[in-house]
Amino acid sequence: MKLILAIVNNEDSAIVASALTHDGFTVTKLSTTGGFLQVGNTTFLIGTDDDKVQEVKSVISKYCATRKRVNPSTASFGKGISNNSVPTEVVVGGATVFVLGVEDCEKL
Ligand code: 2BA
Repeated sequence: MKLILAIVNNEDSAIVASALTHDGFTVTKLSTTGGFLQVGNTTFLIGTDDDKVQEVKSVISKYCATRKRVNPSTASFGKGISNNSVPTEVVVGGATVFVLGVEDCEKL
């Protein structure tokens, strides 16, 4: 068994949850925040059989778009001049996916 951690854009989270659930997967949604942009994103926990991992990845990649985001300058937060004094554009997503081995899973 595997545990998939998938970090997706908030704008894609509803459709990803619906699609995975529709396809028979059990998912848990966590509200999370990216450390770099400091904006909200969604982390899914999906426990599934080893041979279903690729199917989960396909569903996630189907519904997660790549986006450009502006990382605002620190000057805009009143922190003065720093290395980040000019806004920079970064490409975000579609999704960052980690696959972990699961030793045991029980519903007690
Ligand atoms: P954030 O940390 O807010 O990062 C947003 C985007 O900013 C990243 O997009 C990447 O394009 C850029 N970025 C992140 N850290 C950077 C840095 N130190 N220098 C320059 N640019 C940087 P994604 O790679 O698509 O990541 C989207 C979100 O996924 C991240 O939000 C974070 O919440 C999560 N994530 C991505 N990789 C991760 C990892 N290795 N471990 C844990 N979380 C990760």
